[in-house]
Amino acid sequence: MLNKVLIANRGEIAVRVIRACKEMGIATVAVYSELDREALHVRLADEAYALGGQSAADSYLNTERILEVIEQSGADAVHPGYGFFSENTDFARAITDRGVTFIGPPPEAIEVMGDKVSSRLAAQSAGVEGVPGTTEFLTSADEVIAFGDEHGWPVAIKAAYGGGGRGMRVVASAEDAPAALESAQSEALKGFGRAECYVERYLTWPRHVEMQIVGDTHGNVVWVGERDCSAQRRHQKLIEESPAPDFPDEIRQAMGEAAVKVAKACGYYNAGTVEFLYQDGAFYFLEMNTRLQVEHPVTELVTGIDLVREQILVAAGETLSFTQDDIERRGHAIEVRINAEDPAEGKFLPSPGKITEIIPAQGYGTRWDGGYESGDEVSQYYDNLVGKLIVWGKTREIAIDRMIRALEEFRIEGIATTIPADLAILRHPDFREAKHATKWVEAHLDLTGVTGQPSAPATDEDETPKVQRDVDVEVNGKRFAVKLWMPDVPVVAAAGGGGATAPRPRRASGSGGAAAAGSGKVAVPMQGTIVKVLVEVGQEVEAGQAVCVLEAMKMENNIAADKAGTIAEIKVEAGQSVGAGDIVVVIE
Ligand code: MV4
Repeated sequence: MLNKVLIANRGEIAVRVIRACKEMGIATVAVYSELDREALHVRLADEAYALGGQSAADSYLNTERILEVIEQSGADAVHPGYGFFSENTDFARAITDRGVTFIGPPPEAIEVMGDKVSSRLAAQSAGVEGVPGTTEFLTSADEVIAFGDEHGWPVAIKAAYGGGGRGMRVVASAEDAPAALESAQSEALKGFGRAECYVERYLTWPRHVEMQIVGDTHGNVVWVGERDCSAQRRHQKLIEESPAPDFPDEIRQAMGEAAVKVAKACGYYNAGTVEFLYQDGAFYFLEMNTRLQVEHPVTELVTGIDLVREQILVAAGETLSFTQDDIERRGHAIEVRINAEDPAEGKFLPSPGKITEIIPAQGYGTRWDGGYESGDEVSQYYDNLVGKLIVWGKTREIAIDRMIRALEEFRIEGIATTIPADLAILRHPDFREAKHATKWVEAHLDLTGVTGQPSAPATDEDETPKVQRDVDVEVNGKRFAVKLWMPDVPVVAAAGGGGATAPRPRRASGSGGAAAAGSGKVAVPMQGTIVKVLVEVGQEVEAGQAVCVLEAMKMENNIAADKAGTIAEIKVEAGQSVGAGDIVVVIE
Protein backbone atom coordinates (compact mmCIF):
# COMPACT_ATOMS: atom_id res chain seq x y z
CA MET A 1 0.00 0.00 0.00
CA LEU A 2 1.03 3.64 -0.40
CA ASN A 3 2.30 5.39 2.72
CA LYS A 4 2.48 9.05 1.86
CA VAL A 5 0.81 10.87 -1.01
CA LEU A 6 1.85 14.28 -2.28
CA ILE A 7 -1.05 16.16 -3.81
CA ALA A 8 0.30 18.28 -6.67
CA ASN A 9 -2.73 20.52 -6.78
CA ARG A 10 -4.81 23.05 -4.85
CA GLY A 11 -8.41 23.99 -4.14
CA GLU A 12 -11.32 21.59 -3.92
CA ILE A 13 -9.65 18.69 -5.75
CA ALA A 14 -6.63 18.75 -3.42
CA VAL A 15 -9.07 18.71 -0.49
CA ARG A 16 -11.00 15.81 -2.07
CA VAL A 17 -7.84 13.72 -2.43
CA ILE A 18 -6.55 14.57 1.06
CA ARG A 19 -9.85 13.39 2.54
CA ALA A 20 -9.67 10.07 0.66
CA CYS A 21 -6.07 9.52 1.83
CA LYS A 22 -7.00 10.23 5.45
CA GLU A 23 -9.80 7.70 5.28
CA MET A 24 -7.31 5.13 4.00
CA GLY A 25 -4.70 5.86 6.67
CA ILE A 26 -2.29 7.40 4.15
CA ALA A 27 -0.21 10.45 5.15
CA THR A 28 -0.72 13.56 3.02
CA VAL A 29 1.66 16.21 1.73
CA ALA A 30 0.31 19.51 0.44
CA VAL A 31 2.21 22.01 -1.68
CA TYR A 32 1.34 25.66 -1.87
CA SER A 33 2.08 28.89 -3.70
CA GLU A 34 2.74 32.17 -1.90
CA LEU A 35 -0.94 33.01 -2.21
CA ASP A 36 -2.10 29.69 -0.76
CA ARG A 37 -0.04 29.69 2.43
CA GLU A 38 -3.17 29.40 4.54
CA ALA A 39 -5.44 27.66 2.03
CA LEU A 40 -7.80 24.88 3.09
CA HIS A 41 -5.79 22.10 1.42
CA VAL A 42 -2.74 23.28 3.36
CA ARG A 43 -4.67 23.33 6.64
CA LEU A 44 -6.00 19.81 6.09
CA ALA A 45 -2.81 18.04 4.99
CA ASP A 46 -0.44 16.40 7.46
CA GLU A 47 2.51 18.32 6.01
CA ALA A 48 2.79 21.25 3.67
CA TYR A 49 5.66 22.62 1.60
CA ALA A 50 6.06 26.03 0.02
CA LEU A 51 6.60 26.10 -3.74
CA GLY A 52 7.13 29.86 -3.88
CA GLY A 53 5.66 31.91 -6.69
CA GLN A 54 2.18 33.14 -7.35
CA SER A 55 1.19 32.24 -10.90
CA ALA A 56 0.48 28.60 -11.70
CA ALA A 57 3.61 28.47 -13.87
CA ASP A 58 5.76 29.69 -10.95
CA SER A 59 4.19 27.41 -8.35
CA TYR A 60 1.99 24.38 -9.09
CA LEU A 61 3.74 23.82 -12.43
CA ASN A 62 7.26 24.19 -11.05
CA THR A 63 8.50 20.66 -11.77
CA GLU A 64 11.93 21.11 -10.18
CA ARG A 65 10.53 22.34 -6.91
CA ILE A 66 7.84 19.65 -6.74
CA LEU A 67 10.45 16.95 -7.37
CA GLU A 68 12.48 18.47 -4.53
CA VAL A 69 9.47 18.36 -2.19
CA ILE A 70 8.84 14.72 -3.09
CA GLU A 71 12.42 14.05 -2.00
CA GLN A 72 12.18 16.18 1.17
CA SER A 73 8.87 14.75 2.30
CA GLY A 74 9.56 11.14 1.44
CA ALA A 75 6.26 10.85 -0.44
CA ASP A 76 5.97 7.54 -2.28
CA ALA A 77 3.17 8.65 -4.62
CA VAL A 78 1.80 11.78 -6.28
CA HIS A 79 -1.84 12.52 -7.03
CA PRO A 80 -2.03 15.23 -9.71
CA GLY A 81 -5.76 16.02 -9.38
CA TYR A 82 -7.04 17.55 -12.62
CA GLY A 83 -5.36 20.29 -14.66
CA PHE A 84 -1.73 21.14 -13.80
CA PHE A 85 0.34 17.91 -14.14
CA SER A 86 -2.55 15.49 -14.55
CA GLU A 87 -1.95 14.92 -18.27
CA ASN A 88 1.73 15.78 -18.40
CA THR A 89 3.70 12.72 -19.47
CA ASP A 90 7.09 14.33 -18.79
CA PHE A 91 6.09 14.84 -15.18
CA ALA A 92 4.63 11.34 -14.84
CA ARG A 93 7.84 9.84 -16.24
CA ALA A 94 10.07 12.07 -14.11
CA ILE A 95 8.49 10.84 -10.91
CA THR A 96 8.22 7.18 -11.90
CA ASP A 97 11.94 7.31 -12.84
CA ARG A 98 12.55 8.20 -9.19
CA GLY A 99 10.55 5.22 -8.02
CA VAL A 100 7.55 7.34 -7.03
CA THR A 101 4.06 6.21 -8.05
CA PHE A 102 1.98 8.43 -10.35
CA ILE A 103 -1.69 8.08 -9.36
CA GLY A 104 -2.90 8.25 -12.93
CA PRO A 105 -2.92 6.41 -16.24
CA PRO A 106 0.09 5.10 -18.14
CA PRO A 107 1.87 7.94 -19.99
CA GLU A 108 1.41 6.13 -23.32
CA ALA A 109 -2.38 6.32 -22.91
CA ILE A 110 -2.16 10.05 -22.19
CA GLU A 111 -0.16 10.46 -25.40
CA VAL A 112 -2.49 8.45 -27.63
CA MET A 113 -5.53 10.35 -26.34
CA GLY A 114 -3.71 13.69 -26.41
CA ASP A 115 -4.77 14.73 -29.91
CA LYS A 116 -7.87 14.26 -32.01
CA VAL A 117 -6.19 12.40 -34.82
CA SER A 118 -4.53 9.65 -32.82
CA SER A 119 -7.44 9.31 -30.37
CA ARG A 120 -9.94 9.01 -33.22
CA LEU A 121 -7.77 6.38 -34.87
CA ALA A 122 -7.40 4.48 -31.61
CA ALA A 123 -11.16 4.53 -31.05
CA GLN A 124 -11.79 3.53 -34.65
CA SER A 125 -9.37 0.61 -34.41
CA ALA A 126 -11.36 -0.53 -31.36
CA GLY A 127 -14.56 -0.33 -33.44
CA VAL A 128 -15.86 2.89 -31.88
CA GLU A 129 -16.79 5.57 -34.41
CA GLY A 130 -16.72 9.34 -34.19
CA VAL A 131 -19.15 11.54 -36.08
CA PRO A 132 -19.08 10.37 -39.73
CA GLY A 133 -16.33 12.27 -41.51
CA THR A 134 -13.08 12.04 -43.40
CA THR A 135 -9.84 11.00 -41.76
CA GLU A 136 -7.65 12.73 -44.33
CA PHE A 137 -6.56 16.30 -43.86
CA LEU A 138 -8.33 18.76 -46.11
CA THR A 139 -6.38 20.28 -48.97
CA SER A 140 -9.18 22.20 -50.70
CA ALA A 141 -12.70 23.52 -50.21
CA ASP A 142 -13.86 21.16 -52.99
CA GLU A 143 -13.34 18.24 -50.60
CA VAL A 144 -15.60 19.94 -48.07
CA ILE A 145 -18.25 20.49 -50.76
CA ALA A 146 -18.02 16.90 -51.98
CA PHE A 147 -18.46 15.65 -48.40
CA GLY A 148 -21.44 17.94 -47.74
CA ASP A 149 -23.14 17.01 -50.99
CA GLU A 150 -22.74 13.32 -50.19
CA HIS A 151 -23.59 13.30 -46.45
CA GLY A 152 -25.76 16.39 -46.21
CA TRP A 153 -25.30 19.91 -44.88
CA PRO A 154 -24.33 21.44 -42.51
CA VAL A 155 -20.82 20.05 -41.99
CA ALA A 156 -18.17 20.88 -39.39
CA ILE A 157 -14.55 21.68 -40.22
CA LYS A 158 -12.38 20.86 -37.22
CA ALA A 159 -8.74 21.49 -36.34
CA ALA A 160 -6.99 18.12 -36.23
CA TYR A 161 -4.72 19.16 -33.39
CA GLY A 162 -7.14 21.53 -31.71
CA GLY A 163 -9.53 21.29 -28.85
CA GLY A 164 -12.21 23.06 -26.88
CA GLY A 165 -14.10 24.12 -30.00
CA ARG A 166 -11.30 26.35 -31.27
CA GLY A 167 -10.70 26.00 -34.97
CA MET A 168 -14.18 24.50 -35.47
CA ARG A 169 -16.30 26.02 -38.26
CA VAL A 170 -19.86 25.09 -39.09
CA VAL A 171 -20.51 25.25 -42.83
CA ALA A 172 -24.14 25.58 -43.87
CA SER A 173 -23.75 25.21 -47.62
CA ALA A 174 -21.24 24.81 -50.46
CA GLU A 175 -20.83 28.51 -51.06
CA ASP A 176 -19.56 29.04 -47.49
CA ALA A 177 -16.94 26.29 -47.70
CA PRO A 178 -13.88 28.19 -49.04
CA ALA A 179 -14.01 31.00 -46.46
CA ALA A 180 -14.78 28.55 -43.60
CA LEU A 181 -11.85 26.30 -44.47
CA GLU A 182 -9.48 29.23 -44.67
CA SER A 183 -10.57 30.67 -41.33
CA ALA A 184 -10.53 27.26 -39.59
CA GLN A 185 -6.98 26.61 -40.82
CA SER A 186 -5.74 30.02 -39.81
CA GLU A 187 -7.29 29.78 -36.33
CA ALA A 188 -5.82 26.29 -35.92
CA LEU A 189 -2.37 27.50 -36.91
CA LYS A 190 -2.57 30.43 -34.52
CA GLY A 191 -4.00 28.44 -31.63
CA PHE A 192 -2.19 25.12 -31.93
CA GLY A 193 0.73 25.71 -34.28
CA ARG A 194 -0.68 23.28 -36.85
CA ALA A 195 -3.16 24.13 -39.59
CA GLU A 196 -4.42 20.62 -40.46
CA CYS A 197 -8.21 20.32 -40.56
CA TYR A 198 -10.72 17.61 -41.40
CA VAL A 199 -14.46 17.57 -42.07
CA GLU A 200 -17.39 15.72 -40.51
CA ARG A 201 -21.17 15.84 -40.38
CA TYR A 202 -22.36 18.62 -38.11
CA LEU A 203 -24.85 17.56 -35.44
CA THR A 204 -27.26 20.44 -34.89
CA TRP A 205 -28.61 19.59 -31.41
CA PRO A 206 -26.30 17.06 -29.73
CA ARG A 207 -26.00 16.33 -26.05
CA HIS A 208 -22.66 15.86 -24.36
CA VAL A 209 -22.76 12.47 -22.65
CA GLU A 210 -19.57 11.03 -21.19
CA MET A 211 -18.84 7.62 -19.72
CA GLN A 212 -16.81 7.08 -16.55
CA ILE A 213 -14.51 4.09 -16.68
CA VAL A 214 -11.98 2.70 -14.24
CA GLY A 215 -9.28 0.15 -14.91
CA ASP A 216 -6.53 -1.60 -12.99
CA THR A 217 -3.00 -2.67 -13.89
CA HIS A 218 -4.16 -6.28 -14.34
CA GLY A 219 -6.15 -5.57 -17.49
CA ASN A 220 -9.59 -5.11 -15.90
CA VAL A 221 -11.61 -2.17 -17.17
CA VAL A 222 -15.24 -1.49 -16.22
CA TRP A 223 -17.69 1.27 -17.13
CA VAL A 224 -19.25 2.89 -14.10
CA GLY A 225 -21.94 5.15 -15.53
CA GLU A 226 -22.61 8.10 -17.79
CA ARG A 227 -22.91 11.81 -17.06
CA ASP A 228 -24.82 14.32 -19.14
CA CYS A 229 -22.87 17.59 -19.26
CA SER A 230 -24.95 19.42 -21.86
CA ALA A 231 -25.63 22.43 -19.63
CA GLN A 232 -22.48 24.32 -20.38
CA ARG A 233 -21.35 27.61 -21.73
CA ARG A 234 -18.37 28.21 -24.00
CA HIS A 235 -17.13 24.72 -23.20
CA GLN A 236 -17.26 25.42 -19.46
CA LYS A 237 -19.57 22.92 -17.84
CA LEU A 238 -22.12 24.42 -15.47
CA ILE A 239 -24.27 21.44 -14.44
CA GLU A 240 -23.69 17.70 -14.78
CA GLU A 241 -26.04 14.85 -14.00
CA SER A 242 -26.40 11.09 -13.99
CA PRO A 243 -28.17 9.21 -15.37
CA ALA A 244 -28.45 11.17 -18.61
CA PRO A 245 -32.14 12.04 -18.95
CA ASP A 246 -34.18 10.35 -21.65
CA PHE A 247 -31.37 7.85 -22.25
CA PRO A 248 -32.44 4.25 -22.85
CA ASP A 249 -30.72 1.40 -21.02
CA GLU A 250 -29.57 -0.28 -24.25
CA ILE A 251 -27.75 2.88 -25.25
CA ARG A 252 -26.15 3.19 -21.83
CA GLN A 253 -24.98 -0.39 -22.09
CA ALA A 254 -23.64 0.13 -25.63
CA MET A 255 -21.91 3.37 -24.69
CA GLY A 256 -20.37 1.72 -21.62
CA GLU A 257 -19.03 -1.14 -23.71
CA ALA A 258 -17.71 1.29 -26.32
CA ALA A 259 -15.89 3.26 -23.60
CA VAL A 260 -14.31 0.08 -22.23
CA LYS A 261 -13.11 -0.83 -25.75
CA VAL A 262 -11.53 2.61 -26.19
CA ALA A 263 -9.82 2.35 -22.79
CA LYS A 264 -8.52 -1.13 -23.50
CA ALA A 265 -7.26 0.00 -26.92
CA CYS A 266 -4.83 2.37 -25.22
CA GLY A 267 -3.84 0.08 -22.33
CA TYR A 268 -5.64 2.30 -19.84
CA TYR A 269 -5.72 1.98 -16.06
CA ASN A 270 -6.87 4.50 -13.40
CA ALA A 271 -10.12 6.50 -13.61
CA GLY A 272 -10.90 7.98 -17.03
CA THR A 273 -13.73 9.40 -19.08
CA VAL A 274 -14.72 8.78 -22.67
CA GLU A 275 -16.73 11.65 -24.18
CA PHE A 276 -19.46 11.24 -26.76
CA LEU A 277 -21.90 13.39 -28.67
CA TYR A 278 -25.41 11.95 -28.48
CA GLN A 279 -28.19 12.80 -30.91
CA ASP A 280 -31.25 10.95 -32.24
CA GLY A 281 -30.43 7.77 -30.35
CA ALA A 282 -26.88 7.48 -31.71
CA PHE A 283 -23.60 8.32 -29.99
CA TYR A 284 -20.26 9.31 -31.49
CA PHE A 285 -16.79 9.23 -29.92
CA LEU A 286 -15.41 12.71 -29.27
CA GLU A 287 -12.31 12.29 -27.06
CA MET A 288 -11.00 10.62 -23.93
CA ASN A 289 -10.03 12.49 -20.77
CA THR A 290 -7.15 10.67 -19.14
CA ARG A 291 -7.69 12.02 -15.63
CA LEU A 292 -10.13 12.23 -12.75
CA GLN A 293 -12.73 14.82 -13.75
CA VAL A 294 -14.28 17.69 -11.83
CA GLU A 295 -17.71 16.07 -12.07
CA HIS A 296 -16.70 12.61 -10.77
CA PRO A 297 -18.90 12.96 -7.61
CA VAL A 298 -22.05 12.64 -9.74
CA THR A 299 -21.05 9.07 -10.54
CA GLU A 300 -20.01 8.43 -6.95
CA LEU A 301 -23.44 9.39 -5.66
CA VAL A 302 -25.37 7.08 -8.00
CA THR A 303 -23.01 4.09 -7.62
CA GLY A 304 -21.54 4.43 -4.13
CA ILE A 305 -18.07 3.93 -5.61
CA ASP A 306 -15.36 6.20 -4.19
CA LEU A 307 -13.42 6.92 -7.39
CA VAL A 308 -10.44 8.55 -5.66
CA ARG A 309 -10.08 5.58 -3.34
CA GLU A 310 -10.15 3.26 -6.38
CA GLN A 311 -7.49 5.39 -8.11
CA ILE A 312 -5.24 5.00 -5.09
CA LEU A 313 -5.84 1.25 -4.80
CA VAL A 314 -5.17 0.76 -8.51
CA ALA A 315 -1.97 2.84 -8.29
CA ALA A 316 -0.86 0.61 -5.43
CA GLY A 317 -1.21 -2.34 -7.79
CA GLU A 318 -4.42 -3.79 -6.42
CA THR A 319 -7.10 -5.43 -8.51
CA LEU A 320 -10.35 -3.45 -8.84
CA SER A 321 -12.49 -4.08 -5.79
CA PHE A 322 -15.61 -4.75 -7.92
CA THR A 323 -16.56 -6.27 -11.26
CA GLN A 324 -18.83 -4.91 -13.97
CA ASP A 325 -21.73 -6.94 -12.59
CA ASP A 326 -21.24 -5.58 -9.07
CA ILE A 327 -21.98 -2.01 -10.16
CA GLU A 328 -25.47 -0.79 -9.38
CA ARG A 329 -26.80 2.63 -10.23
CA ARG A 330 -29.51 4.09 -8.01
CA GLY A 331 -31.47 7.32 -8.20
CA HIS A 332 -30.30 10.54 -9.75
CA ALA A 333 -27.39 12.87 -8.99
CA ILE A 334 -26.81 16.46 -10.11
CA GLU A 335 -23.70 18.58 -9.67
CA VAL A 336 -23.53 22.33 -9.90
CA ARG A 337 -20.15 24.02 -10.18
CA ILE A 338 -19.95 27.13 -8.06
CA ASN A 339 -17.43 29.50 -9.61
CA ALA A 340 -16.35 32.95 -8.48
CA GLU A 341 -17.82 34.53 -11.61
CA ASP A 342 -20.55 37.07 -12.13
CA PRO A 343 -23.02 35.63 -14.65
CA ALA A 344 -24.75 39.02 -15.02
CA GLU A 345 -26.24 39.44 -18.48
CA GLY A 346 -24.57 36.20 -19.55
CA LYS A 347 -21.07 37.63 -19.26
CA PHE A 348 -19.62 35.34 -16.55
CA LEU A 349 -16.88 37.77 -15.53
CA PRO A 350 -14.31 36.52 -13.03
CA SER A 351 -15.03 37.75 -9.50
CA PRO A 352 -11.97 36.96 -7.40
CA GLY A 353 -11.74 38.25 -3.82
CA LYS A 354 -12.19 37.37 -0.19
CA ILE A 355 -15.05 35.08 0.74
CA THR A 356 -16.21 36.96 3.84
CA GLU A 357 -18.64 34.19 4.69
CA ILE A 358 -19.50 30.82 3.24
CA ILE A 359 -22.16 28.53 4.67
CA PRO A 360 -22.66 25.64 2.25
CA ALA A 361 -26.07 24.04 1.95
CA GLN A 362 -26.66 20.97 4.05
CA GLY A 363 -29.38 18.41 4.46
CA TYR A 364 -30.53 15.10 3.05
CA GLY A 365 -28.77 14.02 -0.12
CA THR A 366 -26.60 17.12 -0.22
CA ARG A 367 -22.79 17.04 -0.61
CA TRP A 368 -20.38 19.94 -0.76
CA ASP A 369 -16.88 19.45 -2.16
CA GLY A 370 -15.27 22.82 -1.56
CA GLY A 371 -11.81 24.30 -1.51
CA TYR A 372 -12.49 27.38 0.61
CA GLU A 373 -13.88 28.41 3.98
CA SER A 374 -14.97 31.78 5.39
CA GLY A 375 -12.15 34.31 5.22
CA ASP A 376 -10.32 32.55 2.37
CA GLU A 377 -9.33 34.41 -0.78
CA VAL A 378 -10.20 33.31 -4.32
CA SER A 379 -7.17 34.41 -6.34
CA GLN A 380 -7.29 35.70 -9.89
CA TYR A 381 -4.25 33.52 -10.61
CA TYR A 382 -6.01 30.16 -10.51
CA ASP A 383 -9.17 28.46 -11.66
CA ASN A 384 -12.02 30.19 -9.86
CA LEU A 385 -13.98 27.05 -8.95
CA VAL A 386 -15.00 27.57 -5.31
CA GLY A 387 -16.48 24.12 -5.03
CA LYS A 388 -19.16 21.75 -6.21
CA LEU A 389 -22.57 21.15 -4.78
CA ILE A 390 -23.84 17.67 -5.53
CA VAL A 391 -27.27 16.32 -4.66
CA TRP A 392 -28.80 12.89 -4.84
CA GLY A 393 -32.51 12.19 -5.22
CA LYS A 394 -34.60 9.13 -5.86
CA THR A 395 -35.73 10.63 -9.18
CA ARG A 396 -34.52 13.41 -11.48
CA GLU A 397 -37.46 15.57 -10.41
CA ILE A 398 -36.56 15.22 -6.75
CA ALA A 399 -32.90 15.87 -7.47
CA ILE A 400 -33.73 19.08 -9.37
CA ASP A 401 -36.02 20.28 -6.57
CA ARG A 402 -33.37 19.39 -4.00
CA MET A 403 -30.66 21.28 -5.89
CA ILE A 404 -32.86 24.36 -6.17
CA ARG A 405 -33.56 24.17 -2.43
CA ALA A 406 -29.85 23.74 -1.66
CA LEU A 407 -28.77 26.63 -3.89
CA GLU A 408 -31.38 28.88 -2.33
CA GLU A 409 -30.00 27.94 1.08
CA PHE A 410 -26.35 28.33 0.12
CA ARG A 411 -24.77 31.43 1.64
CA ILE A 412 -21.66 32.95 0.17
CA GLU A 413 -20.64 36.56 0.65
CA GLY A 414 -17.85 38.79 -0.58
CA ILE A 415 -17.66 37.43 -4.13
CA ALA A 416 -20.12 37.00 -7.00
CA THR A 417 -20.86 33.40 -7.96
CA THR A 418 -22.52 31.42 -10.73
CA ILE A 419 -25.35 30.37 -8.38
CA PRO A 420 -27.94 32.71 -9.98
CA ALA A 421 -27.19 31.27 -13.44
CA ASP A 422 -27.37 27.72 -12.08
CA LEU A 423 -30.77 28.50 -10.58
CA ALA A 424 -31.96 30.01 -13.86
CA ILE A 425 -31.02 26.77 -15.64
CA LEU A 426 -32.57 24.47 -13.03
CA ARG A 427 -35.81 26.44 -12.94
CA HIS A 428 -36.15 26.52 -16.73
CA PRO A 429 -38.78 24.16 -18.16
CA ASP A 430 -36.41 23.17 -21.01
CA PHE A 431 -33.98 21.78 -18.44
CA ARG A 432 -36.66 19.99 -16.46
CA GLU A 433 -38.02 18.47 -19.65
CA ALA A 434 -34.45 17.66 -20.78
CA LYS A 435 -34.86 19.51 -24.06
CA HIS A 436 -31.52 21.24 -23.59
CA ALA A 437 -28.37 20.38 -25.54
CA THR A 438 -24.79 21.68 -25.73
CA LYS A 439 -25.76 25.00 -27.32
CA TRP A 440 -28.83 25.60 -25.16
CA VAL A 441 -27.34 27.88 -22.49
CA GLU A 442 -25.88 30.25 -25.06
CA ALA A 443 -28.76 30.08 -27.54
CA HIS A 444 -31.82 29.98 -25.27
CA LEU A 445 -31.09 30.87 -21.66
CA ASP A 446 -31.93 34.48 -20.97
CA LEU A 447 -29.72 35.84 -18.21
CA THR A 448 -30.96 39.41 -18.52
CA GLY A 449 -31.39 40.84 -15.06
CA VAL A 450 -29.63 37.92 -13.38
CA THR A 451 -26.84 39.13 -11.16
CA GLY A 452 -24.23 37.34 -9.16
CA GLN A 453 -23.14 40.46 -7.30
CA PRO A 454 -22.33 39.72 -3.70
CA SER A 455 -24.68 41.05 -1.12
CA ALA A 456 -23.24 43.94 0.89
CA PRO A 457 -20.48 42.75 3.19
CA ALA A 458 -21.55 42.20 6.78
CA THR A 459 -21.51 45.43 8.76
CA ASP A 460 -20.83 45.98 12.44
CA GLU A 461 -24.55 46.36 12.92
CA ASP A 462 -24.85 42.63 12.48
CA GLU A 463 -22.68 42.09 15.51
CA THR A 464 -24.72 44.36 17.80
CA PRO A 465 -27.00 42.28 20.02
CA LYS A 466 -30.60 42.45 18.87
CA VAL A 467 -33.50 43.27 21.15
CA GLN A 468 -37.21 42.90 20.67
CA ARG A 469 -39.29 46.02 20.23
CA ASP A 470 -43.06 45.96 20.09
CA VAL A 471 -44.42 48.49 17.64
CA ASP A 472 -47.96 49.15 16.50
CA VAL A 473 -48.28 49.83 12.79
CA GLU A 474 -51.19 50.54 10.49
CA VAL A 475 -51.29 48.94 7.07
CA ASN A 476 -54.12 50.15 4.83
CA GLY A 477 -55.95 51.35 7.90
CA LYS A 478 -55.64 48.08 9.76
CA ARG A 479 -53.73 47.96 12.97
CA PHE A 480 -51.02 45.39 13.53
CA ALA A 481 -48.84 44.83 16.57
CA VAL A 482 -45.44 43.80 15.24
CA LYS A 483 -42.29 42.62 16.93
CA LEU A 484 -39.08 44.12 15.59
CA TRP A 485 -35.72 42.58 16.36
CA MET A 486 -33.35 45.50 16.24
CA PRO A 487 -29.78 46.34 17.17
CA ASP A 488 -29.72 47.30 20.83
CA VAL A 489 -29.25 51.07 20.59
CA PRO A 490 -31.31 53.58 22.57
CA VAL A 491 -34.36 55.15 21.06
CA VAL A 492 -33.66 58.76 20.09
CA ALA A 493 -37.08 59.68 18.85
CA ALA A 494 -40.40 58.15 19.64
CA ALA A 495 -43.71 59.23 18.23
CA GLY A 496 -46.37 60.71 20.45
CA GLY A 497 -46.70 64.06 22.18
CA GLY A 498 -47.61 64.84 25.74
CA GLY A 499 -44.07 64.90 27.01
CA ALA A 500 -44.15 61.29 28.12
CA THR A 501 -40.80 59.59 28.48
CA ALA A 502 -39.95 57.35 25.53
CA PRO A 503 -40.30 53.71 26.55
CA ARG A 504 -37.09 51.86 27.25
CA PRO A 505 -36.57 49.01 24.87
CA ARG A 506 -37.83 45.80 26.37
CA ARG A 507 -34.93 43.44 26.64
CA ALA A 508 -35.35 39.96 25.30
CA SER A 509 -34.45 37.29 27.82
CA GLY A 510 -31.15 35.69 27.03
CA SER A 511 -30.24 38.16 24.33
CA GLY A 512 -27.33 39.32 26.46
CA GLY A 513 -25.38 42.50 26.03
CA ALA A 514 -26.12 45.80 27.76
CA ALA A 515 -27.59 48.69 25.81
CA ALA A 516 -24.81 50.40 23.92
CA ALA A 517 -24.43 53.83 25.51
CA GLY A 518 -24.63 56.73 23.09
CA SER A 519 -22.07 59.48 22.67
CA GLY A 520 -24.14 61.97 24.66
CA LYS A 521 -24.50 64.19 21.61
CA VAL A 522 -28.26 63.92 21.12
CA ALA A 523 -29.32 64.65 17.55
CA VAL A 524 -32.75 64.98 15.95
CA PRO A 525 -33.59 62.25 13.43
CA MET A 526 -35.48 64.50 11.06
CA GLN A 527 -36.07 68.09 10.07
CA GLY A 528 -38.63 70.06 12.15
CA THR A 529 -39.23 72.67 14.83
CA ILE A 530 -38.29 72.45 18.51
CA VAL A 531 -41.55 72.90 20.43
CA LYS A 532 -40.23 72.60 23.93
CA VAL A 533 -36.93 72.00 25.75
CA LEU A 534 -37.57 69.68 28.71
CA VAL A 535 -34.21 69.88 30.54
CA GLU A 536 -31.79 72.44 31.98
CA VAL A 537 -28.01 72.57 32.01
CA GLY A 538 -26.71 70.66 35.02
CA GLN A 539 -29.77 68.42 35.26
CA GLU A 540 -29.27 64.67 35.71
CA VAL A 541 -31.02 62.56 33.06
CA GLU A 542 -31.52 58.88 32.49
CA ALA A 543 -30.93 57.18 29.16
CA GLY A 544 -34.20 57.30 27.23
CA GLN A 545 -35.53 60.31 29.09
CA ALA A 546 -37.05 62.96 26.80
CA VAL A 547 -34.86 66.08 26.54
CA CYS A 548 -36.95 68.07 24.08
CA VAL A 549 -39.99 67.85 21.84
CA LEU A 550 -39.61 68.14 18.09
CA GLU A 551 -42.55 68.89 15.85
CA ALA A 552 -42.09 67.20 12.52
CA MET A 553 -44.54 65.91 9.94
CA LYS A 554 -47.42 67.38 11.99
CA MET A 555 -46.52 65.28 15.01
CA GLU A 556 -44.78 65.94 18.24
CA ASN A 557 -41.83 63.66 18.83
CA ASN A 558 -39.90 63.18 22.00
CA ILE A 559 -36.15 63.39 21.56
CA ALA A 560 -34.59 61.11 24.15
CA ALA A 561 -31.25 61.10 25.98
CA ASP A 562 -28.95 58.51 24.44
CA LYS A 563 -27.11 57.93 27.71
CA ALA A 564 -27.45 58.68 31.39
CA GLY A 565 -25.52 61.71 32.71
CA THR A 566 -25.59 65.44 33.26
CA ILE A 567 -26.81 67.94 30.68
CA ALA A 568 -23.68 69.87 29.72
CA GLU A 569 -25.02 71.99 26.91
CA ILE A 570 -28.35 72.91 25.29
CA LYS A 571 -27.95 73.99 21.68
CA VAL A 572 -31.57 74.83 20.81
CA GLU A 573 -34.53 76.80 22.08
CA ALA A 574 -38.28 76.53 21.61
CA GLY A 575 -39.40 77.73 18.16
CA GLN A 576 -36.06 76.98 16.50
CA SER A 577 -35.91 75.07 13.21
CA VAL A 578 -33.54 72.11 13.07
CA GLY A 579 -32.37 69.78 10.35
CA ALA A 580 -31.88 66.01 10.46
CA GLY A 581 -28.75 65.20 12.45
CA ASP A 582 -28.52 68.54 14.27
CA ILE A 583 -27.32 68.17 17.84
CA VAL A 584 -29.81 69.52 20.39
CA VAL A 585 -28.24 68.71 23.75
CA VAL A 586 -24.92 67.33 24.97
CA ILE A 587 -24.83 64.94 27.94
CA GLU A 588 -21.66 64.22 29.92
C1 MV4 B 1 -19.28 18.82 -32.78
C2 MV4 B 1 -20.57 19.34 -32.59
C3 MV4 B 1 -21.52 19.01 -33.52
N1 MV4 B 1 -21.20 18.23 -34.59
N2 MV4 B 1 -19.01 18.03 -33.83
C4 MV4 B 1 -17.08 21.38 -29.54
C5 MV4 B 1 -15.82 21.12 -28.77
C6 MV4 B 1 -15.25 19.89 -29.33
N3 MV4 B 1 -14.60 19.10 -28.32
C7 MV4 B 1 -16.39 19.17 -29.97
N4 MV4 B 1 -17.43 20.14 -30.11
C8 MV4 B 1 -18.52 19.89 -30.87
N5 MV4 B 1 -18.30 19.07 -31.91
C9 MV4 B 1 -19.95 17.78 -34.70
N6 MV4 B 1 -19.65 17.01 -35.75
C10 MV4 B 1 -20.83 20.15 -31.47
C11 MV4 B 1 -19.78 20.43 -30.61
C12 MV4 B 1 -20.09 21.26 -29.51
C13 MV4 B 1 -19.95 20.79 -28.18
C14 MV4 B 1 -19.52 19.51 -27.88
C15 MV4 B 1 -19.39 19.09 -26.58
C16 MV4 B 1 -19.71 19.95 -25.53
C17 MV4 B 1 -20.14 21.20 -25.80
C18 MV4 B 1 -20.26 21.64 -27.12
C19 MV4 B 1 -20.72 22.95 -27.37
C20 MV4 B 1 -20.84 23.39 -28.64
C21 MV4 B 1 -20.51 22.56 -29.73
